Amino acid sequence: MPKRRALLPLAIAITLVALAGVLLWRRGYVSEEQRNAARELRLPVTKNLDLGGGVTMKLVLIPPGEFIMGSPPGEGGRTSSDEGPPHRVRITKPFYMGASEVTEEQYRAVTGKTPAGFAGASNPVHRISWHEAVRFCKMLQQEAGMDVRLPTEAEWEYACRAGTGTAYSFGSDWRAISKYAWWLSNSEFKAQPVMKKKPNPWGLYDMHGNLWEWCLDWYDPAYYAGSPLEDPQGPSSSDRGMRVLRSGSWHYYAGSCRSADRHAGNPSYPLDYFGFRVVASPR
Ligand SMILES: [Ca+2]
Repeated sequence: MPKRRALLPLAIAITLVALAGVLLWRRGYVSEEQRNAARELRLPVTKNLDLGGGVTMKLVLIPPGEFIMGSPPGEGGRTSSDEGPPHRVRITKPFYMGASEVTEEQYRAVTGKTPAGFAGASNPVHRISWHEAVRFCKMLQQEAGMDVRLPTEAEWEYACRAGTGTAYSFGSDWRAISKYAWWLSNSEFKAQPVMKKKPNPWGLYDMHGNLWEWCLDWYDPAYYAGSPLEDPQGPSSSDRGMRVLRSGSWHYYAGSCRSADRHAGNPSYPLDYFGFRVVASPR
């Protein structure tokens, strides 16, 4: 009997820890900063869009704020001057961002089409052109009742950094990357199902690696020298007609998966390592 009495507090403690775990799992990974912003703005901190057929898309609230966009010349892994100069950027309005890259089942639910190179329901939709990604956003807009589009390059980096100023949202040491990203050394040379690695501090998955992600902006390597402070929308055109991609991907080195790394692609070319995620704002 005395033994049983001694076990009781332990049983209660285990139950409490388990309950806390379930609660955390149900609420998902979002920061205190996002919860505070949600309270102030009277908006839900996460949204689950119903795409029909039991398919949903999770969005997380990105609070407005300021950050330093770009990287200094000495940052480890930086190979191009297009990431400089580092400059202050202000994101003036809250928005929602997809917690993951758009998956193949989400793409199928919204467009009614099975994407080329289908690899599995929870795999990110790849081999997709910028134009197809934009079309998807327009179609989703009708179902979501919100303005849905690709993120601007500034919104993408702001959300990726999630308040951090280091090369990656998990710090400056690339050797921790496999906990957060699918990249050249751990991807088995293909895109992997979404949300299997750790999220960034704002609950966004695969912001480092897995697939490169299309942004709204035209690509201009010199744009940062004259970027406006508030809500930069990118240049009005691109010399070579290229659009921005961010995030690094499954067949790139860790340095290409840094928060500040920039990439450009022909908007008509769907490649195996190009995908996207959406942003949405209330109307
Ligand atoms: Ca990615």
